[in-house]
Amino acid sequence: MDPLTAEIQALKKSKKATILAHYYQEGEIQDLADFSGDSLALARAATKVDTPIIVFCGVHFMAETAKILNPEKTVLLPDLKAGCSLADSCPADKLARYQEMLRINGRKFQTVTYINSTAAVKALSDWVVTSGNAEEIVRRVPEDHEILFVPDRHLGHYLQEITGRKMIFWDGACMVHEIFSVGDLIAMKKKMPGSIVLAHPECPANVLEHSDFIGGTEAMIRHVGKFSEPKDFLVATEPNMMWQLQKRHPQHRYHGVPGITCACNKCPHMARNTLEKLRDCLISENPRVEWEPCFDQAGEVLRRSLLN
Ligand code: CIZ
Repeated sequence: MDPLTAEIQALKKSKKATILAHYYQEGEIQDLADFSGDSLALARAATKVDTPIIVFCGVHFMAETAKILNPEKTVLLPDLKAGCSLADSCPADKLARYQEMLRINGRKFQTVTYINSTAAVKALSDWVVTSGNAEEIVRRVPEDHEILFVPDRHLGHYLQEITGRKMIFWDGACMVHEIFSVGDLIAMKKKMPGSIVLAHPECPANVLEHSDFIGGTEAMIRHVGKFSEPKDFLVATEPNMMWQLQKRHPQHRYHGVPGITCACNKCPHMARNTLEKLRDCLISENPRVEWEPCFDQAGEVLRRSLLN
């Protein structure tokens, strides 16, 4: 074990901390974590942690969710600037004005919000969904209500297509999933006949059209697990996901679909968390997520949506 990893392991023990990591973190961080998962699994895992400190290796809204669901715990995020382009696209004051305008116009709707959003936005919502439970929750919205889906328009369009529920969309998108190159994807499929394309529903429709399987990260792992013979999988999501796929199902080969502007589509926010920052936050017990007044209401929505 290298000295930095050993130091983190020792600190984790002496500080009584549990490390949670998202699948989009570097493999070396996922390797150190007590639990890796998608947002849904991590939110549920956070409620079962029995140590006083949670170190959340992910982005800000994920750590915030862990704090909201566990007010008594100290929740650390190695880099407080690890944000999310989707969360940034939907400021709470703008959403509140839009909801008001819809109400004034007599629209009867419920707001279904992707977990990639701030606590203030969650507090304005009826439901919070993740890629893992979105379809199930959308089907729970009463038929006589329209759905205002925020902030990811691509996930919203995909859900509208599979559920047949009419939606009003917010104009947000994930900076990582929006820029996969369809041209490169088609070329890869030609070069690798028999390959299987896995795409995240945050991708635009022109990528989903060329995919064999559409699903969040947990669903991707389950799908890949159905193939026992070695296959080539072309993966259209954050590339660190391939580390987890390789670990769980090493018999296959995984190829990242390139982006239009760079070779890899790595999420720059997730990449802010490093082993050094993980060590430092354990030492200083900072930066941490502080309680905010909107967390009470956001917590009600989160518990109703994710824990029931
Ligand atoms: O739900 C999540 O954790 C995200 C952001 C992606 C996925 O599908 O896991």
